[in-house]
Amino acid sequence: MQELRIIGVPSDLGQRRRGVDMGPSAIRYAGLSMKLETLGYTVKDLGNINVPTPEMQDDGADNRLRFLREVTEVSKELCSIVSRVVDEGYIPIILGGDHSIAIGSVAGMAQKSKNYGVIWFDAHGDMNTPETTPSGNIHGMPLAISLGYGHDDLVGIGGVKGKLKPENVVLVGIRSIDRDEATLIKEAGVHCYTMAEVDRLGMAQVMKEAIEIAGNGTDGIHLSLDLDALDPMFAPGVGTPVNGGVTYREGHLAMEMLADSDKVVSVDVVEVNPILDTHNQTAVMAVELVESLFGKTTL
Ligand code: 4U7
Ligand code: MN
Ligand code: MN
Ligand code: MN
Repeated sequence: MQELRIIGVPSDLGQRRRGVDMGPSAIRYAGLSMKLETLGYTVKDLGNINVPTPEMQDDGADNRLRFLREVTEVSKELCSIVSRVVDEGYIPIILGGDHSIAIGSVAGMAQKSKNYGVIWFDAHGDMNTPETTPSGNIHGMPLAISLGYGHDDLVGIGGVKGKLKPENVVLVGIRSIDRDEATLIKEAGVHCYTMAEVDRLGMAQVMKEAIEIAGNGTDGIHLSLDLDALDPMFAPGVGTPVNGGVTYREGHLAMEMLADSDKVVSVDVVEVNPILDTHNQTAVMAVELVESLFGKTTL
């Protein structure tokens, strides 16, 4: 059984709602390590990486790319830690923080191989660029950046531009895309399963196809799990909730199918904001999903 390494990235630099920086604490408080150990894994928590406090910074020069400099620094740091963890043969579980942290985690994985597939579980496409962003928030851009679209400082992290092959990238749970973001999703050639497709095909079929696409000829699958993929009924503690999301069981089914595939090599767990939550239920949901992802079953 592979060993797991937890890395906390308490960043809220990628969006405007304070509190998502407390995501790693909330997820740890919900018992992540202990629950994974119960499943038989050896788990080591590497603690949090250092992230600047937004109030201390000048959010900047560029309102198309808020906190560009700080996000770049955090991403570089995370990139090197993730790449070290993977080199040592461990599975990294990266706790956000907002979704901008995936810039660093995908860059870190790409140090090992540019041949990983990605399943991006999210309400949003995260495919904005400085030209298309309606908010200037970098958490709406990490998938585009990982594919090579966006500001050079971010796209260039880890030395390689374009860290993923679009034909092995799949979005699941999508229900909020900005108009110009849609154009790039189509042009880039990533696969996209909207909630309408989850409704029509069922989550089992969607995940069967998603695992085929992300696993086809790749060295494994990176799961980027944005808790806002879930319906706000089950995950209210997120900064950008959107109605009509993935249900409790659909979420678990997706994770169980990924566990059965035996292809997952790394995971981001992002956008948990305990300030917007009630009784830490979104962090608990996150931990339960990760348990299913690592093989928890009923019998
Ligand atoms: B998340 C948004 F405009 N598209 O770019 C944007 F709707 O990581 C939201 O998926 C992005 O939570 C949400 O700001 C980013 C907006
Ligand atoms: Mn996201
Ligand atoms: Mn999202
Ligand atoms: Mn969000």
